[in-house]
Order: sequence, then C-alpha cells, then structure tokens
Amino acid sequence: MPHGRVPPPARNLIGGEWLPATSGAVMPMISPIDGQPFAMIAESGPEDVDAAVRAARTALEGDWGRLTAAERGRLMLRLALRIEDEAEALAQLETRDNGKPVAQSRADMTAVARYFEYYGGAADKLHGEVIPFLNGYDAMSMREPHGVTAHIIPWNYPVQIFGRSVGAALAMGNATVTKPAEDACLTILRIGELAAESGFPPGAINIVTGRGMVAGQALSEHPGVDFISFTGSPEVGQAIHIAAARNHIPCTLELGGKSPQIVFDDADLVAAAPVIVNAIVQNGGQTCSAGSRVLIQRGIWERLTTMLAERFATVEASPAEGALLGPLISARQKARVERYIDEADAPLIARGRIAQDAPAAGFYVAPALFGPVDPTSPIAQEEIFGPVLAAIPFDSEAEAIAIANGTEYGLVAGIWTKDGDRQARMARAMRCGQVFINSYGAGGGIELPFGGVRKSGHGREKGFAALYEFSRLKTVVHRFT
Ligand code: TAP
Repeated sequence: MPHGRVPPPARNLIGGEWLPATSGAVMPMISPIDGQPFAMIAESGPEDVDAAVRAARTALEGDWGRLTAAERGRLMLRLALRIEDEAEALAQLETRDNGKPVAQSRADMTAVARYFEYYGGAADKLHGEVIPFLNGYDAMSMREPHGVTAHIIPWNYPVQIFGRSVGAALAMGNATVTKPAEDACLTILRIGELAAESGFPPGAINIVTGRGMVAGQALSEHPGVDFISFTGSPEVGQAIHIAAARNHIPCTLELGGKSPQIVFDDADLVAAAPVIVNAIVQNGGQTCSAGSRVLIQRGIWERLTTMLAERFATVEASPAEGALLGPLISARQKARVERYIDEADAPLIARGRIAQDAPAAGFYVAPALFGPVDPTSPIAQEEIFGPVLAAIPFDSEAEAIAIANGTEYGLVAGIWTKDGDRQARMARAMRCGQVFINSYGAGGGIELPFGGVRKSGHGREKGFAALYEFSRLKTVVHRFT
C-alpha cells in the first residue's frame, strides 16, 4: 500500500526542521485495518513542545510575521493545490493510518484542500472599521492575530480538523503548533511537508507528535501559547479549558455530541432513511456531529424503523475501498463501542455484519440499531462514537423538542418535515449549533460555522466565523488637530 513520503520513523516539524524527540523516544502506529504496527512516530516531551512554541514565536517576529495578508493567502492557495496534486497518496496513507475506507479518505483530502483554499482566499478579506466618534478623532478597530495558536487534534478526521483550525489561524497571521492524535497523525505530518514545499516560512506550521497526557498537556499549559483550539472528548476539553484559564487565554472547544434527527409523520421517508443511516455509519460513527439518535413520530414508527432496519442489515464493516463502514480507530474504541452494544437496555432492531475478508485482528464492529430506546438510557444520552443508532418514539412536537434537547450535548440537529411553520419553530427550539432541515450534514460544510453549546463545547470553527475566533480586535483612537 502506498505510504506517502513520511520517512520512518516520522519526526516532528519544528522551525522548518524534521527533528526526532529530544529523548529519542518513538512509538508505534497501529493500523486499524489489521491491528498491526506499520510506522513509528516521535514520542515527544515538554522540551519538544517548548521548542515548537519558541519556533512559532520566532516565525511571528520574523519572515512569517512580515508577510502581508495577501502573501499569506497565496501560500495557502499553493498548499491547497499541492494537497490536490497529492490527494491519492495522502488518501492511501490516511486509510492505513486511520482505517477509514479509501473513498472517505479521498473526501477528507478534498475537504482539507478546500479549507486551505477557502481560508487562503479569505486571508485579506477580513478587516477593521472606522467608528464614528468625537469631532477631532479618528477611531478604528483592527484585527490582529492572537500570536502562537495551539491545535490539539483528534483521530477521527485528522486532516479535516487540521485544515479547518490551522487554516483559519494561518489566514489571520498566527503561527501554529499542532499536536495530532497519537492514533492518526501521519497525514498531518505529510501535509506539513507539503506546506514547507509550498514556501511557508519555517515556524509558521509546527507539528509535534506524542501522547496527549504528555505532549498535549505540555502544549495546552505552555505560557507561550496565546490561543488553544481543541477538538476531542469533553473530559480532556475541560482540562484544556482550565489550562487556558490559568494562562488567561481564549480557547475554542469542540467536544462532540448526541445529535438527534427528528422525523415527523409528514416527512419524505424515502429521502430521510438513507441519510439517517449514513449519518451514523460513515466514519464508523466516529464523527462529532454523527446523528446518533433518531426521534420518530409514533405514526410512522413501524414504517421508518423497518426502512432503517433493512439498510442497517446490509451494512458490512469492511476494509474495501468503497465501503460505507471501515474499522474503528483502535482496540480501545472497539471495546468501548462493543460494551455499549452488549449493555444496551433496549431491543435490538437490526445489526449489520463484519465482512468475511476483514482481518480478524482489525478493529471492526457491526453496526447496531436499537429501539424503542428510553431517552434517559445510556445509549440515548452518552456519546458512543461508534455505529450505534438509538431510535426513540415521540407523539407531539413539544415532546420531540424535550427529548432532542434532553442531553448534556448540543451540536447538530436534523429536522424532517414538510410543514414550513414547523420547520421554523423547530429550528429555533433546538439547543445546538447547527440545524439541518430535510437534510443532514454530518462532517460537511466548510463554509458553515460549526460548534456547540454546553458539553459540546463553545466557539465556532469553519466558515468565516472561525476568522473572528482566530483573531482579536484592537481599537485605536487618534486625536488630530
Ligand atoms: P481525547 O483524549 O479527548 O483526544 C483528543 C486529543 O487530545 C488528542 O490529540 C489527544 O492526544 C489529546 N489529549 C489527550 N489527553 C490530553 C491532555 N490531558 N491534554 C492535552 N491534550 C490531550 O479523545 P480520545 O481519547 O481520542 O477519544 C475518547 C472519546 O472522546 C471518544 O470515544 C469520543 O467519544 C470522544 N471524541 C470526540 C471527538 C470529537 S470530534 N468531538 C474526537 C475524538 C474523540 P492522544 O490521542 O495522543 O491521546
């Protein structure tokens, strides 16, 4: 299988150089496809993180900081084209590293190129304002970068999350330090190589691999960091929030969800059923915005659950290129998902299969549809991060709203109804960051501001909104005579 050109063992990208961990420590990468080690990465410590933060600061004070917004944008557009040129090799590497089917890895490469294109094009479009003030004064606001931004990235969509977060930060002139997840980081390292080839000055993009508890924690606590972007679990998100508070710096937290798809009895079920299944099965359900609950109005319960069951039963967890469902990321994640399935306190409506040619040591889990599920039960409340869908019946609109908003999370909601008034009411009633009507955009939408409320986190990434997050406003008042 092609591996891209990451040299084994992969090294950290610090100040434009590829460096091993100062301690010399390395750690193995396990492929989810067959459970076998296939590469080594640097197991970095606080001293490596410190070197990366210093390199970012040096870049801000040097060549990177001196670039105009248009020049930054041009570099980003060049990187987008390099990613497109290398998309197939990157996708193959991502699949080996992360396990997702190649077709889904290809979509991720299209998305990361698009993030650099989108934010590269936006780099010189966000500017300050002149504010009407007193006679004899000019008052204006200007946008500035925070400085050194830290990006702590999970394993589920490594390059997409790298693109959306590092792309927006670079566009606004920040210098970045990324700590990818230890379970999937090789493709981010390869994009680091492409960035260097595209002409990014040393230190604008730094990448340090290693363990979250060591390298991730050192980065989040580093006093030289001015802003943290974190995507991952609520537990670690809370630790990041505390670390940011200790250093008095802002952060964005994107912490997952328990997103509902709400299907009313007038909905187009033929359109809804495949979208509902895809939204929980694609990427193995390891998507923060996965539609992991389906709320079904009682009059269509039988019809829709039958349609969903038919689709679920045909889904195979498989290493095939075009599979809808590949292996999960790790043995730990597989065990976690299987535990939820084994302990589910609801009837099993349908179960998919594991393909016969799936390697026995790979991390495959057959998808499961449960229902009717009590809205208070663990599989209706907790983020499983696997291909497990909880079907919950409801009678009235008010009940649907109460169930939909009745978890600690609030990231995305899908509303399926032809009634325009109900669409408008429901969109307003959802306590979350994104609402899709008669569609569902799990994972998509580069242009669409994205983020949550409560346990799903706060701050917005994607779209133009991210540029506001990754910059700060300065007011300048100029008295003249
Ligand atoms: P996390 O532990 O939250 O990992 C996310 C990122 O944070 C990784 O880069 C991780 O590095 C790093 N990290 C871990 N501990 C850290 C610390 N103390 N300080 C700073 N950074 C730290 O997620 P996970 O263990 O991979 O997955 C656990 C559960 O979290 C999943 O089952 C799922 O429910 C949820 N999750 C949600 C999302 C999204 S998109 N919302 C993504 C992933 C997981 P290492 O990987 O090297 O430890």
